[in-house]
Amino acid sequence: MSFENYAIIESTLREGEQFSTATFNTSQKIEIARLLDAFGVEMLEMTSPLASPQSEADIRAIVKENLNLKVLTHIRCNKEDARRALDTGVDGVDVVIGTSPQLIEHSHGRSIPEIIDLALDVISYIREQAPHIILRFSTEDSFRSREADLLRVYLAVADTGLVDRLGVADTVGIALPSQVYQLVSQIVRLTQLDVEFHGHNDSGCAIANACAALEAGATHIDTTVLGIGERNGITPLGGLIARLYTINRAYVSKYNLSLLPEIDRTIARFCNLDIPFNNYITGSSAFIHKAGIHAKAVLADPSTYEAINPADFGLSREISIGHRLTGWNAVRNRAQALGLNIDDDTLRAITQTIKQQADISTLSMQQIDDLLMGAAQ
Ligand code: HCA
Ligand code: CU
Repeated sequence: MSFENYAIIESTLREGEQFSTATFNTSQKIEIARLLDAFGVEMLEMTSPLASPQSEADIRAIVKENLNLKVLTHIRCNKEDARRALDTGVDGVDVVIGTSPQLIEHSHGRSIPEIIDLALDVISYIREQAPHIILRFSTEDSFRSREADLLRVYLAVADTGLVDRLGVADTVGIALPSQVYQLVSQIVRLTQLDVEFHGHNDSGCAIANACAALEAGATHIDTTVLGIGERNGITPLGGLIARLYTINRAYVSKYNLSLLPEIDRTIARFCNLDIPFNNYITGSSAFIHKAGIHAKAVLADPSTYEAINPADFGLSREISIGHRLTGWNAVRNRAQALGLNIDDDTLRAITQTIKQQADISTLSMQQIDDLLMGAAQ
């Protein structure tokens, strides 16, 4: 298990740029990179310099920022891409090539032995040119690849002793946590190298799969802010943080958690999105308690119904009062917050009034406050 010792590879500026409404300009990229650096992510992955002239210039601009995080770029497995990547001055290069029958047939047309030859050639070239660069080799569509093919490729690459990290990618978002656990454990055991997991969310397992990868010994997890990426994206940064926090808060204490709301808001704004109401930590309903029984317990001790303390993220909880499920503890708490001295019988009566009125339509906080202030006079 590597919960105590893992790194986030934040790919909002690579995978995230592949999201339908994402096209970040240079100043937006710099703002995102600075925020993620202040949050404390260890690595930032950027679009290949071959994508467009601006993409190349933007890598150079981020490298110049001299941030604490390592700047990586993501390239196809060929020497020309590698040469262009090295030329930008990045700290690391992420090389990827498809190994599934689908990608072999429809993407690059190379057989497994040809993939191995090419991979070794490209990796040796990068290492020769840049002995100290962080070098990762990844197979695309790992979970639809034949296991024997995958292991052959990984072992050949690992045997060179030239790469720092191997990557496993659930490119079409179909892996189960048990499959991720099994494959990652096997790679860790056979190669002893650092392992990165990149998981798409097409069938809703991206966070669970990232967690399974860490349980199996993966050392690096790819995320994007809000989970943006191709189709419906990959493991969201905030979702991974929520997942790890609820296992043990210490697993995320290295990050500046109170920056998460600003990070999510910034990407939502740049992509013309709303933060989903049910988003991990920063969704509008993430810390709203409604039913009377919940409100009572949360008012006594928030941990009764909160696995995550909103204050750790600079947020606060809300007790919803003006609805038919309300309870008198929530009403009393509101009266106290307003500094009103109302006896319990009256508070219970007000609670019944709220329930009756809310059967017709929910009450605003102002309407509740009016009822309470009326009773206090
Ligand atoms: C891509 C595919 C990729 C690569 C992941 C990786 C995927 O868009 O190039 O390099 O590990 O999901 O397979 O994002
Ligand atoms: Cu991807």
